[in-house]
Amino acid sequence: MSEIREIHVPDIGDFKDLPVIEVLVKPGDKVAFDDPLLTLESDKASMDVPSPGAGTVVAVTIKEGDRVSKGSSILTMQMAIDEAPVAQLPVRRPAVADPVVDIPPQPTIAKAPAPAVSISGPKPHASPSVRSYARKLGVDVSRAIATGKGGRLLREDIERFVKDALLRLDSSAPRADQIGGLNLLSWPDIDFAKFGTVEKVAMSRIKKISGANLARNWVMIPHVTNNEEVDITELEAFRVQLNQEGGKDSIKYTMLAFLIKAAVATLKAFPSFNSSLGNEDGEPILILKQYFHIGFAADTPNGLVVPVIRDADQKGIGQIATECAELARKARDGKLGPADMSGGTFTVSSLGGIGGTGFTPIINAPEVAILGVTRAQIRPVWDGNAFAPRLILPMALSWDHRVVDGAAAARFLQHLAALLADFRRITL
Ligand code: CAO
Repeated sequence: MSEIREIHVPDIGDFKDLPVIEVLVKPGDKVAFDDPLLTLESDKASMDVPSPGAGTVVAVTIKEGDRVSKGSSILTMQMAIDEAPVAQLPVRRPAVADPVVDIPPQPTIAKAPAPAVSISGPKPHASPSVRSYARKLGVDVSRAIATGKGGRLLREDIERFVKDALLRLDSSAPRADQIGGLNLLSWPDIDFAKFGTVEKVAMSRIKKISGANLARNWVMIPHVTNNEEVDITELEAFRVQLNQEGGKDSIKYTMLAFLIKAAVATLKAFPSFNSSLGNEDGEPILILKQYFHIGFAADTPNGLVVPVIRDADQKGIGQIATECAELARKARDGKLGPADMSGGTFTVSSLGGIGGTGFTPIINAPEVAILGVTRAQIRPVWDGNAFAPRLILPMALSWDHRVVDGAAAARFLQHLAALLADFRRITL
């Protein structure tokens, strides 16, 4: 015997009007007790609403973007009469949530023990179909690295986990600590608490994902970094003048937007810097891209992200500046979607607003080069007769030595510097 029951949002603590960022089930889906039904997001963390019982989804009454509070109707479910929903099953925070967020109090549960709400070893965030796929392959979901939106485990994450496990089993394949036959020492496992008080803080999802990518890129790409200094006195004066003129659109012209525009012009002149390494029939090839999607590094409270300005070659500096500001805001609010961060062909990393005299940017693979800039400073420059105060911008270009070489990189930087020193050249 079964009947259709309406499922509601359980007690979510002090939160109200939370946006639904993902609906994880659709009519016809079979769900088990505790399977996540939808994900809500507060300004601090995202959380799953788990199913209070087993059954089949009949109709979903909310959609992404809707706002819900305790008691809002979510869906109707065909449930066995003896599968009466467990009242007030608490929401569950994904594995990647900010560790300092307060967890809503766990209400008393009449029928079954509530799923654990814990910081140290929480269950990962995954839809019922991904969980069942993982079960089929014998994958322990808590060991796979989630790369989906809001810390969600994707089917691809399960596949990557299986692939990696198979690779490790293959004794002929290099282990992670033996890449390239380096036969490195394993990472020291030290109990730091022996030496003094410590605090353990969970890594944000962004840090976990970007850390893994940066480590791979640093180890697998033969990086070289060339440095250059460019006199941007005239460009900065022009930028300041544009901003003082204002105008109805009140665009804030930023140095980053000029750098992106100049980088595009330079990439057009040096196409191999706008490429990726590929493989066809077992032979390495170079994939030259005819489009110019430029990523820029954005620092956020949760870590580094790289939103992408699409078709930057077809956009004016005002539009690039506006889009950068919008994307940087989205990045800080944790609202960037995968489409905002994919397809980049070259990256600009500007630390100019913060400081520094130089750094080595890590290539954002599968791109083959990245430009880093630090703080421009007034310096005395000999003009042939006297020292003149000039604004000098330090630039660093890291490039993949499998694709380009030092001479090409030096020419690339020279070209870029010439454009920045006299921006009229961009029209040539
Ligand atoms: N030299 C000197 N000053 C600079 C400068 C430079 N190269 N670039 C920017 N500035 C100044 C601007 O003039 C502005 O000053 P005012 O506030 O007085 O007008 C201020 O810095 C802020 O500049 P901005 O509004 O143009 O912003 P930005 O380009 O500095 O920053 C962004 C935008 C998204 C790049 C930045 O927020 C950011 O996230 N930077 C960090 C990137 C990063 O982490 N890179 C490292 C990656 S490797 O870990």
